[in-house]
Amino acid sequence: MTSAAAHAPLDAEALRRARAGARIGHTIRYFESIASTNDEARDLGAAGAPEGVVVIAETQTRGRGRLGRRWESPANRNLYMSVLLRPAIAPEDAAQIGLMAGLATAEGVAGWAPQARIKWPNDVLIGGRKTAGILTEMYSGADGSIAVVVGIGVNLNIAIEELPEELRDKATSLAAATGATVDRVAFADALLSRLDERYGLLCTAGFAALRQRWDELSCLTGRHVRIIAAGAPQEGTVVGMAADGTLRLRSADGSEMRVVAGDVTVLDGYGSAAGCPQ
Ligand code: BT5
Repeated sequence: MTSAAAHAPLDAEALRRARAGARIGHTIRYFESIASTNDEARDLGAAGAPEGVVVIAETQTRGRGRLGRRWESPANRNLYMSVLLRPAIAPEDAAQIGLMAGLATAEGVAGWAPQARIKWPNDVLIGGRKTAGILTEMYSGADGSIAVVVGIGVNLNIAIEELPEELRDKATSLAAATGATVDRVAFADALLSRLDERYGLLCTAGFAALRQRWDELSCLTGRHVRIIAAGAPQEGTVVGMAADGTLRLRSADGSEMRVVAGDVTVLDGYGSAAGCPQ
């Protein structure tokens, strides 16, 4: 594929054909430019759209990460996508949807780069560099039902030098890591299939059914970390994922803590074998 073809618009019709009749992706809303695909999916959800609607944009003018951080979204290179879900789960278990999406995304990326790993809670890394991020947002209806928007950003064909300078040593793309241009329709289809399968398993068997696979792909298992969450920073060695989707952390005195969400720093050096960042 030439580089001009590599940066052609995504063939939304081809993706629609590939996803026809699927639970996730039966409807694909495609935009050249949008503020944030998560906002569009939220609005569609509020207007009554069914589960499985997918919003994709070539570029986002206000792409968001967690805690209001920015998600770099240059046009025609990558994948910026949000999926509307209507899971029958308790609101307090909604974090499991984000973890499930992180697993599905890591597995999707691994189809192109087998060395892909998850960094809890749901970044996907290749060689310790961030390749994908996930923003899960939950909305409650007046009837007590919940809608969850899973926003997934994956760097596919962006060159490292096209990223802002401060990200060039922390981020990568599939093309930069593998040397091959990624067919964005094939990638989006594979990722949505994986998401469909993993979501189905979560709904029928609970997070416990995903836990082992999550631990296998996690670059943090066994690492000494510091986690900044809502309260005081917590430090310890990552034991693995609990059946309810909380992270098990063993502190120096041997006691075990459970962490729901937060930002992780790895304290025990560069884990190239595990694909973890510093
Ligand atoms: C995330 O937040 O990683 C969630 C990103 C979710 C983006 C998707 S795109 C489709 C949907 N629509 C949206 O508006 N959002 C979702 P967080 O863990 O807070 O990480 C944000 C940090 O990642 C930033 O502060 C940067 O350091 C870094 N970053 C920003 N853009 C990046 C990129 N394109 N590639 C790698 N790292 C990036």
